Amino acid sequence: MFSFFKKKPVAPEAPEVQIPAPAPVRQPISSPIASPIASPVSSSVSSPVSNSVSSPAASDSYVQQALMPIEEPAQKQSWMTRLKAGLSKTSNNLSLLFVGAKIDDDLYDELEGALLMSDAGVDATEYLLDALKQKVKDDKLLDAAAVKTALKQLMVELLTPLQRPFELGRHQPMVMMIAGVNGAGKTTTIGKLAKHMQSNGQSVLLAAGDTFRAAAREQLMVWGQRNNITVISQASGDPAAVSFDAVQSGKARGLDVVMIDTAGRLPTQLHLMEELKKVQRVIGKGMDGAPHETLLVIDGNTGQNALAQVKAFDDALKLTGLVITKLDGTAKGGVLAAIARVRPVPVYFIGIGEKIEDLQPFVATEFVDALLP
Ligand SMILES: Nc1nc2c(ncn2[C@@H]2O[C@H](COP(=O)(O)OP(=O)(O)O)[C@@H](O)[C@H]2O)c(=O)[nH]1
Ligand SMILES: [Mg+2]
Repeated sequence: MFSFFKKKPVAPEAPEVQIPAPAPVRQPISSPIASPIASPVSSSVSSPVSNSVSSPAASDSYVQQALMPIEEPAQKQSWMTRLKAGLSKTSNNLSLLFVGAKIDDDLYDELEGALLMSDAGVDATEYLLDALKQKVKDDKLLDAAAVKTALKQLMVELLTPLQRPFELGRHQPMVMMIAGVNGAGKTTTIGKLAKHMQSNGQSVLLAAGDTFRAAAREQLMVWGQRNNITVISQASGDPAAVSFDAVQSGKARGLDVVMIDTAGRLPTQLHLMEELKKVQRVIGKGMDGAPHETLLVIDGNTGQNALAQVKAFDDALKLTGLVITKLDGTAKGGVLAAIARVRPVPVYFIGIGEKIEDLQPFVATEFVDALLP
């Protein structure tokens, strides 16, 4: 089981685990649906269950033993299955060209086209192709399957530097500022992260720094009320003031995490980028060294423009990490390769849907497995 955050104060229960509690599982054992549940678990131990209905205690302990092992793989698989499905538009283009292919210039041409189509960008595409050709030569690879495996290895090597576990408990409070263009998924990501952090025993405060739209403030307030998370907001509409208040409040209350939402903006809107820099500066006045994390949220469908966003926001704010959302259904999943080559800001999390469990840490091997299944 991989952990959502590093240095979790409450171990080892991870927040994304949504396994039925033992009680409801035990219940059906004595009911008619007992065997359908028990039998798929493991054929080698399923027979004792049908013979050992005598003592409830015995059947209880059996059920726990028998069901525990499938919990982790089942959870893991569901994330991998969803990640694969989400990235299938990207992976289809890449994977299919290896089917029954000969290793020749046509294969490399098609691969080049597929990588460019996936928005890996010219730089990463050239890098991967050159490295692949070299590997094919050095390792004397003879069939397409081996070439595909070699490409997977190269991609893992390329993307692994982007992988970084998100560490909790480094500061109190740990102050995070979240930026990005409109609709990238900033506010929903903050909501998901807040829930994941709560499950890790963290006390969280949110700041409605998107003061541009009253609706944005409302959205966060309502969400906070529903989830029992305090949200700092101000009618005045000064994002720097709201952020400063939130940091002060987080300190005064001794909270673990303060997350500051900001209004969406394009890197070309220079006055808005200046405003964002000011917000970041003012947060630093509220607490030395804050914000400890400045995250950029990117819509995974953005393609090559995502790279322009990373560069511009990084130049303005010195980003500490990225969150790439909406990788479900995109044909442009290759953009991570472009980021890795051109501006390797760590990718803390990737999102493949609207549910809380659809946001997970970025793991290079998982991503590549989904991209080239
Ligand atoms: N399909 C999909 N939708 C997402 C994902 N993340 C966010 N969204 C949706 O994107 C829309 C915009 O999100 P929001 O958080 O309001 O964006 P913001 O303007 O950056 O704050 C909402 O409808 C979200 O539910 C994701 O990973 N997958
Ligand atoms: Mg928002």
